[in-house]
Amino acid sequence: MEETVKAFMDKVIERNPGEKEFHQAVQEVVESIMPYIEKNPKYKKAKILERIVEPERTIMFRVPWVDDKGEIQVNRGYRVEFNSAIGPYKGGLRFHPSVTLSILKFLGFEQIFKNSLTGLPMGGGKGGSDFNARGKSDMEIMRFCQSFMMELFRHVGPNTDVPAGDIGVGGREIGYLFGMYKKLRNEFTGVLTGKGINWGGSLIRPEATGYGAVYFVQEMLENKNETLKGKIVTLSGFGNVAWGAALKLNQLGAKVVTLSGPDGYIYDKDGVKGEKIDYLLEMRASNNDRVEDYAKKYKVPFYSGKRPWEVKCDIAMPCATQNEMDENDVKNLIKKGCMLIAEVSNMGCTASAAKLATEKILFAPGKAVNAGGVAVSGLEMTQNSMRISWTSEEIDKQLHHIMKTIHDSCVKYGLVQKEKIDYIKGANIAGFVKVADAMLDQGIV
Ligand code: 2IT
Repeated sequence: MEETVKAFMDKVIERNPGEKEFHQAVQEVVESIMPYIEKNPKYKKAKILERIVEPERTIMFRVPWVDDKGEIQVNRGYRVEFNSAIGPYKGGLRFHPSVTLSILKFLGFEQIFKNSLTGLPMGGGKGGSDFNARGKSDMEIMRFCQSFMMELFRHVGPNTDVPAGDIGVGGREIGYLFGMYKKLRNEFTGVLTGKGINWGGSLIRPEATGYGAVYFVQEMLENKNETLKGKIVTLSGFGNVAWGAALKLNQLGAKVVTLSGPDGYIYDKDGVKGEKIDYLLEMRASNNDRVEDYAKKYKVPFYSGKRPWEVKCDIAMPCATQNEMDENDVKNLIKKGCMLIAEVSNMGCTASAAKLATEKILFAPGKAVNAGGVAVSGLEMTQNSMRISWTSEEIDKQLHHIMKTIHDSCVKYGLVQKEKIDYIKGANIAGFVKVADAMLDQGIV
């Protein structure tokens, strides 16, 4: 089996030189599903694996804009339309200086399986730009978003490709993008999700990724006759995802003691709760991209240049970005008594970190844990199509049900021995089967 995986990966690496994040994401999925494919030759014969690692379409474009000083700036825009076997391409836009084609291909690839796991009809895609919002004015952000949409509008649409937010793209950016799309097309449609509540957005969408992740953790704990009550939780990040997770963790009786940014992490022994959680939104709106402001405002310790995985906890939830937790971090966490790591960021753990955590404690991968975000995006699309709005209770109920169902799927395909669940394997196979069967049904396209 190892040889088959290696032979396959050698080809992927040769065809996609230098794209190391993409290789990492593919490797993880291929390791999980190769044994399943060997047992089900119909997928092998139809070359499903070879086809699924090739995006259906990749769009790259110039994004020129004028800054406040009147100077011309040039960024690069992307949209990777990876797979549309089970629905329109769906996935976020990331605006961050670290964005490359490799990053967006890894994210788009993950999105195929994640979207499939939600049970909703959404294909996989991802896009973004190397635009850096740090220190930019609101007007600069608007002009950038408008220029980005001036090209993207011809490639997307409510039945074709429906982008949303990701790192650097929140409600404000979605608003500017939507405004330009509407102007260019003269059409008011559900072309983006994460919209404002007065113009087609869905209740609970801002909270959905964090809430969904915590619901998933609840399922993992319940399986071991445990609950969240009284648990100490370390979070990284301070954006939309960490914010939603902190809200729900507090509601369920857990205590959040860390947050982080590119500048370091804060430790709040009394817990990140109440108005302190609201403050995260202010930090995000300031475009400063630093968490030290929290430490100053609430007089708690700040550890410059460090990540929060040195803090003792019961549960660790990386909520920031890819490869933010490595094998050493996992070793340290386990040594200090951590019992569960839930990857909330996409590919938040390195491959060896995820393997070690799966072996030793409870671990679940991003594509299962963070699927609540895109799931509520799917519900936003449904509400837009029906021209109705559901109540927050209704959406929260559906989100909770979806996360439970994803957990069930992980158990179904990931149970390795009595009571031991390999959530990586479970999520990858469950996500794969639905897409692969659709590809079989639709022929060689
Ligand atoms: O990684 C993700 O799933 C997202 N950024 C959300 C995608 C979406 O379409 O809501």
